[in-house]
Amino acid sequence: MQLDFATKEMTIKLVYYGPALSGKTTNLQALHAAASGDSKGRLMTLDTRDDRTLFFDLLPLSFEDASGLKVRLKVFTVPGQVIHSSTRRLVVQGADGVAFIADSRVAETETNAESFVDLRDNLEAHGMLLGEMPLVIQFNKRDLPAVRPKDEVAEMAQAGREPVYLAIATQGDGVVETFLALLYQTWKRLEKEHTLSEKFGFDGRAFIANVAEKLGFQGSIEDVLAHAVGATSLGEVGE
Ligand SMILES: Nc1nc2c(ncn2[C@@H]2O[C@H](COP(=O)(O)OP(=O)(O)OP(=O)(O)O)[C@@H](O)[C@H]2O)c(=O)[nH]1
Ligand SMILES: [Mg+2]
Repeated sequence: MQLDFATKEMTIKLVYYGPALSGKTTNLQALHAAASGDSKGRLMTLDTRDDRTLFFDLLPLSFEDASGLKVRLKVFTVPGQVIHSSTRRLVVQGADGVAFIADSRVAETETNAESFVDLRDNLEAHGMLLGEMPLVIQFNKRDLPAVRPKDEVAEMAQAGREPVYLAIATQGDGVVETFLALLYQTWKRLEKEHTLSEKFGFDGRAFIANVAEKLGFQGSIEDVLAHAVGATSLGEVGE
C-alpha cells in the first residue's frame, strides 16, 4: 500500500494467483467488463498467441471516498505456467491482498495445491506470510464436468479462515463477489495496520459499497460474505 498525504491518494495492490489456465485473466476481463466507465482504466494484458499470460495482466481501477481520499486499486494476475516462477515472485512483491483462483476440476487438485505452495514460497521470499495475507479463494470453472462437489469445497472452506467462492468466470458468475470479498479482507487488514478511519476519516464500508455499486453488484458487503461457500463459518463482519 502506498499513501501520498500531499495528494490524498492511496494505492492498493491486489494479485490474482493460481495455476495455469485456472481463469485469472478471465476474472480480470469480467471485472473490467463489469466496472463502470469512470472507475476503470485500460486492461493491460500481455499474452502469447495461445492466450497464456506471458508476464502479467493489470487492471487499474480508481474510486473516490466520501472523505476525498482517492483510492487506486492495481489488480494484477500472475502467469500460471510453471516456467514463469520468477515472474510470479516479482508480481506478488508488495501485494496487499491475494485472490487464489483454483480450477474446480478433480483432476486439477494437485496442480492447485502446488500453486498454493508456490504462492506461500513466493510471499516468503519477500518476507510476507501467507497466513497474514488477506486472502480469498475462488473455485472456478463450475460449469465443467468432474468438478469437486460443492460439499467438499464447503468442508475445505470450513477448515480455513478465508472466504471461498464458486465461479464461472467466463460467464462473470462469482467474479465480482470474489473481488469485493478480497477488497473487504484487504481493507480490514489495512485498517488494523494503518487506522485509515482515524487518519483520513476513511469509511471502509461506505467505500466498498461504492465500489460494489460501480461494479453493478446489488447488495451489501454482508450479502457478498453470505454468498461465500460455507458462509456460516465466516468470521463475523467487523472482526
Ligand atoms: N468452461 C470454462 N472455461 C473457463 C472458465 N474460466 C476461464 N475459462 C477458460 O480457461 C482458459 C484459460 O483462462 P485464462 O483466464 O487465460 O487462464 P489464466 O489463469 O489466466 O492462465 P495463465 O495466464 O496461463 O496462468 C480460457 O480458454 C478461458 O476461456 C470457466 O469458468 N469455465
Ligand atoms: Mg492469464
